[in-house]
Amino acid sequence: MWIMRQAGRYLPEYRKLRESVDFKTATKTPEVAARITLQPLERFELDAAIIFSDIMTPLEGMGVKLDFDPGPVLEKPVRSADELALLEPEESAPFVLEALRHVRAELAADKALIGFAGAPFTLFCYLIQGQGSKDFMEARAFLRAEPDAAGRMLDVLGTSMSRYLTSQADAGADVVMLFDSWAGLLSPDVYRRFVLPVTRRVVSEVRTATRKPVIYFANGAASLLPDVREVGADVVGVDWTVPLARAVERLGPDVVVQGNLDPAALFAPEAELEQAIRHVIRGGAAARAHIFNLGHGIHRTTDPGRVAFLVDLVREASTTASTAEVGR
Ligand code: 1CP
Repeated sequence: MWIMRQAGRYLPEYRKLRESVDFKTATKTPEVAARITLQPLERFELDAAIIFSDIMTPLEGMGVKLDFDPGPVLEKPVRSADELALLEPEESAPFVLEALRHVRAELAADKALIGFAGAPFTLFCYLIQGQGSKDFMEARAFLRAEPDAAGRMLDVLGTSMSRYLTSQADAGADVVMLFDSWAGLLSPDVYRRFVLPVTRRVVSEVRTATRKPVIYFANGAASLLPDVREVGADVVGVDWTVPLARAVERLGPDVVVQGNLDPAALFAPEAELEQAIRHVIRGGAAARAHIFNLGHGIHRTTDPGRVAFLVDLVREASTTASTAEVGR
């Protein structure tokens, strides 16, 4: 088990460190990024560390000017593939690779290190829109209005992220993850036409080059699960809006699932939180394997005490997961 956004603002030690260093500097200073990456593992018995960085971080090295406030804000939107320099990861984000080497050297051998990148479509959303949005209307309109230009941008992003994830694996990541945070905004036909082919290519290139497992998380994609399955990832991340057992039915028994406790459940009274956690564990039992996680990032106002409760309960329940009590 691990927790999406496990290194971040709900942890007092992260907030303390951030008093003296801004977000961008933290991601670009390998020693600092490594320290932040390890913070949650010093507190909780998690099985994996995820490198402290951002999906937009490698794009800066590709020529995109941006700041974080707190989400990414671009100096100006990027609307063509020509504006994106296709660099080697050693040139576009060498500090991330360095941070991974630091963490792998410090991390216990039985803990996994997760590298990650933004999936092509989610990066495309921020590039076209220039910042976060509820519906990324401009990005979705661009797909329809300029399908060729959009396709070329997605392809460049795919090539770039495929190289980036491969370098992360070479630098010590044991598993790599693609975050498609905005895939759920798309209808299945648009997803299949623009997003599925490039995403499938990234997954297959990375797996062929690294022989390491790839996790694909498409947020809000309950209605896209059959299409998401075709991406071919080893592990499919599932958000909290679909019962995990139903997601497993739709994905098939061969898929490893990751998820999917509602991050808001961490604000429920303990007894209810416990029920919700056990429901997720039961839901994952039919899958080939289940990596317990939240259904999306942990909220910054979450009480770390609740996270400790969650981690302890999942540990205890998984050691008895094959018994009738928490089995099916
Ligand atoms: O002030 C701060 O602390 C900055 C907040 C913050 C943090 C802690 C941002 C800005 N990024 C991060 C780190 C981060 N981003 C991680 C760290 C590793 C971990 O999980 O512990 C990861 C995996 C990401 C990935 C990321 N960034 C995603 C994909 C995952 C998701 O949550 O859907 C997305 C969409 C972003 C963009 C982004 N960066 C930051 C924010 C606040 C956002 C969201 C902006 C928006 O609302 O659109």
